[in-house]
Amino acid sequence: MARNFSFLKNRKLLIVLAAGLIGVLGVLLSQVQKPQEPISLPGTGEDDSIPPASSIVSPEDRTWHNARFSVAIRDSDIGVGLASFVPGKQGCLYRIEDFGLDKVFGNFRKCGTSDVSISVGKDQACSASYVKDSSQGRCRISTQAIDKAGNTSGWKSYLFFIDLESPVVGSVFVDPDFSRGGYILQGEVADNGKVVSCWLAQDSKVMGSTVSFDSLPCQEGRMCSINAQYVPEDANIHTVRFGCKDAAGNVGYGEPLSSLVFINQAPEIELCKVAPSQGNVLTVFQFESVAQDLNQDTLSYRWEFGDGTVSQDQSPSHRYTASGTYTPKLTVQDSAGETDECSTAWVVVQE
Ligand SMILES: [Ca+2]
Ligand SMILES: [Ca+2]
Ligand SMILES: [Ca+2]
Repeated sequence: MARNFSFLKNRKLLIVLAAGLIGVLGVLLSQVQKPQEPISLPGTGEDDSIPPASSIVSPEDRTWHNARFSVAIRDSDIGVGLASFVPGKQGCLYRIEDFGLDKVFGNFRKCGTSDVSISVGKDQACSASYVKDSSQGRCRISTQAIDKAGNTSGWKSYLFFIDLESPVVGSVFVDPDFSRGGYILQGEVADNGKVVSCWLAQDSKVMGSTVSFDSLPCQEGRMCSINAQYVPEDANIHTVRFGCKDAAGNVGYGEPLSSLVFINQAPEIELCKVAPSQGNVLTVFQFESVAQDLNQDTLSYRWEFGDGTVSQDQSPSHRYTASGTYTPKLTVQDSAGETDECSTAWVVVQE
């Protein structure tokens, strides 16, 4: 009996506890559910608490521009979908900020995948008052997606640099200490924005020369030097000048230099002789040579006496150790590696 009583007592307790629990849950649920009641939206009446996403696909952030260009924007949404487009009234949003003009342009645009075209140029949305010497500007494009439930992605922004001026390129100077067979050409470049490449043009053709300029990238108006190794292909007179391009695509050329192209001339032997041309093993034969080089190159000499011995002197003397008839030969070489050759009369050595 005691056990039954206990059971009945416990059952009553359980019922009381369950009733209380349901009551508490009911109060809690009513409080939790209140803010989650479907937002009443005109035309939809659908529940959606997930914000959409918006991103700028191209061009890349912090790129340079000098003309009209498109910005590709992509939006996506999970839930009731993106807002319908009503020009000037609803859709997604874009905003263009011109930091030069200190102005903001913007409007509704179609949600989803869309292109926003930005005009860059004087008196355009993103040109500011970019006059010479200060023609570099900044412009920011921002985007925001909105879904039908009114959720937004928040603003997403990319910064763009505007540059309307071409690089200023100096004249070509020829380094007097040029190496044989080619020129070392020098110049200078400066740009309001950022120079990204330079090249050497011969007449109107870009040369395959090795061109370098210091401080890559050359930017913010700094004067940077250009160097080029230039090996002309022929001995004609050519016009050479440097060209450079900035990050926005503006191209500038320097003043051309009209120059007689350097072509190495081979050395020329004017005289090579030996005296006497006959003798014996006691005879000292005196060799003599005269050579010249139009480029004033330093010349090297190599006499082969015909008996297997050689001399690097310009005018050596030599004694043969065996009788016979020898054919001495002289080779003269300039610093570019070009040569000239000459043979003297035979040398006859008697017993
Ligand atoms: Ca959504
Ligand atoms: Ca520029
Ligand atoms: Ca020479």
